[in-house]
Amino acid sequence: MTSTQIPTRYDWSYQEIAAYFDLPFNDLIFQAQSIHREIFDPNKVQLSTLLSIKTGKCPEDCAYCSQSNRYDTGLSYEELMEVEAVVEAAKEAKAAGSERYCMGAAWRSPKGRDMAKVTAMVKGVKALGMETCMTLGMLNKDQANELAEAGLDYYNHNLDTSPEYYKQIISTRKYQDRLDTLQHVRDAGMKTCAGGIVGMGETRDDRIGFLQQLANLPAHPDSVPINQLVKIEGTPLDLTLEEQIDSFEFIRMIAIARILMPYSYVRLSAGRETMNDEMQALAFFAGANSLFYGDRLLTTDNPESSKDRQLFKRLGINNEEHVIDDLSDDGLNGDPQTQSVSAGTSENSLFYNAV
Ligand code: SAM
Ligand code: DTB
Ligand code: SF4
Repeated sequence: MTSTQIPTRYDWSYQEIAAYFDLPFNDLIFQAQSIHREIFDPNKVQLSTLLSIKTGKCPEDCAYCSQSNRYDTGLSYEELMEVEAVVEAAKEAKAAGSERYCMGAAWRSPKGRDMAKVTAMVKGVKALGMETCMTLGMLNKDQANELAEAGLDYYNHNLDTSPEYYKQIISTRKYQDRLDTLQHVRDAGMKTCAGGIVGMGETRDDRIGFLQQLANLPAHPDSVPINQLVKIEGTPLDLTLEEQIDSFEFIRMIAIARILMPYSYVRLSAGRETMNDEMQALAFFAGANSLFYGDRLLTTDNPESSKDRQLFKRLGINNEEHVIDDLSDDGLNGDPQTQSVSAGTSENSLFYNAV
């Protein structure tokens, strides 16, 4: 078990973050790994499984997304799932070793009529002993409170990119709308999951601006998903983008997220299908300690669970086992200038036991 005191800062400047990007790769990774192992067990990853509970026909125009009704991506529409089917799917994820179930809906924001069903999903999945996460679009105060009362642990709402580049990616909701939703989630007492996408044709300046926004939020997101764009045929980004982001630039993003938000779980998220094992190992070394586990993301493929288990075994990585009630006061949330954290030590027989 490791325990330490590392300051949590909310005043990162553009220049400071740019200086990290300019470091020689090895120096950056070394710094990130040093901070990482002061706070977390470096051989543990947190596993979340995704399910799309309502798919397609989204009124928003996110230029990367398979689910927007503006683009012809060939995706089949699926209305909001029944509660029992969601709980059954969560059971399978739990049996495969997943700790958190993340339910996503292609909505601009939930409608009043949907709330009873989604809160029942939260209760049903929690009753299995799993952590719950939802991503349903923008929330107002009342909706955030209703989800919190149902027991929702995490709410995912991404900033996606820098405020400047954002305008080129989405026009139907403002950056400020996203910051407001995150505020409602925090006010309701839920944990926040907020990150974004790299490889959308943004510049390094945009990557710096994006990380600066995340790191200077009133409280660091408890979970920071870093997605590599999954190119979807028919979306504007598929038509305009030629090059994939450089692998080392992607690893730099992970490392700098780890340094700026030392107590957050940094999630190696979408895009793993195109990453080889070595790249993923480097991401873990740079401080990623969470991932989406299970054969599907929302509408696209993710590496098969058995393949991931093999990778964990080769790397001596274990998954984290959380007792849900213990998470409420583990020091990962909130905004004290310094926080004390103990990383978990429990083992799970599904994975390699390095000890
Ligand atoms: N509709 C809700 C919303 O956008 O708030 C929730 C689901 S949405 C699919 C969640 C996040 O997934 C997006 O904010 C984006 O960061 C990520 N995402 C969506 N499509 C992606 C893609 N093709 N590649 C990488 N990340 C993607
Ligand atoms: C996040 O940051 N990534 C997840 C989750 N939050 C909801 C979604 C990734 C979606 C990838 C494309 C797809 O499968 O549709
Ligand atoms: Fe809709 Fe979310 Fe896709 Fe944007 S990212 S189009 S809001 S499902």
